[in-house]
Amino acid sequence: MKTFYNPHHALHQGKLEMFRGQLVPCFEVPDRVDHVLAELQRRPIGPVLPPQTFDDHALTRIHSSRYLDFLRTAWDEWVALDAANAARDALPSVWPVRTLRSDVLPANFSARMGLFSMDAGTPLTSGTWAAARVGADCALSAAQAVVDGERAAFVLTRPPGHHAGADFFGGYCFLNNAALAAQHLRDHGFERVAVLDIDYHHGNGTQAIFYDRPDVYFTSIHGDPHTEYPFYLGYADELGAGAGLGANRNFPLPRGTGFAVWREALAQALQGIKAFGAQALVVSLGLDTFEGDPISGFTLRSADYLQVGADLAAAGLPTVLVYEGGYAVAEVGVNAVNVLQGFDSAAV
Ligand code: OKP
Ligand code: ZN
Repeated sequence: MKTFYNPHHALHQGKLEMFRGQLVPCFEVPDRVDHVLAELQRRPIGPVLPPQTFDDHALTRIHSSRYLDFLRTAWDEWVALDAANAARDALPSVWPVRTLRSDVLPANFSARMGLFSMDAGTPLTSGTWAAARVGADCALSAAQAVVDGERAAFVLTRPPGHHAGADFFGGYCFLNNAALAAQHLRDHGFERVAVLDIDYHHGNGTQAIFYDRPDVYFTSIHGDPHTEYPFYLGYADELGAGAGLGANRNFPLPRGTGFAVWREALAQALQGIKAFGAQALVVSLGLDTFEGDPISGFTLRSADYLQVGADLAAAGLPTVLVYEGGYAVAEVGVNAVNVLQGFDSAAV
């Protein structure tokens, strides 16, 4: 299958994230993509291509204009506060929780950082917008390839996307690549689209974006949010709302879950996608379900990812696979390409 690779991903390079009361080095590093690219060159599964350029209209199908305006200018505003800020990343520290207003757009930069974010673990850097914007182009390019008749396409980019909502960043994510791909498929002939999120962390942003829509089914297998990030969404009783009721399904699993149980959840998620009548599939492909992942709690092994790819292909749908998490940097290339190879070997 074709890979759409973001050549500018390393422009986003966070230094520190807030973790248990301390600033610690970021887990979400450029090596995560570099290792997948290197493995794709060792074990070619198809061409690695730069993205086409899409205009901002495609972004406004998913994200609010005031959020996009904020992201575009945030770094310059951060540096305008204090020239010394050029040497440090921006992190939010105050949020409009319940009883506070999120309809007013404050002039204060810190206040806007909080309005448009969900955690202090997601540094905004000088190159964040440039990297995320080209990542969105990669997602749209992969969706367009599927529109043009490809069986599947892979989006190789970072920062990831599935925690980003219509108007907020968080969980290392800024633009929701999977949602952009799903919407592009909807806008180009696919009437019913499914998003399957197999990252270790619940894709709260993607779920929220499509929660009240009957045309995009969202289903996710992830660490139980009672104990795992993003904590405040991803429970089994979230079934969709309004016209979207029945088009959302979550499979939270306990820390320590291994491949046999995980794969049974995958079978159920794919069954839901089939019952929905999806015509195309977007996979939020996190590799942080791996046993060696430093911030996650499932125990999948490298060889299991070949089977994951084969199971995804067996759904028989035109498929966009979007790279999300995966922090065991030394193994993430093998694990990601195992999914793609497993998919290609089983795809008809
Ligand atoms: C992103 B993806 C906050 C620490 C929480 C966030 C994990 C984000 C995972 N200070 N870490 O789903 O792989
Ligand atoms: Zn994750």
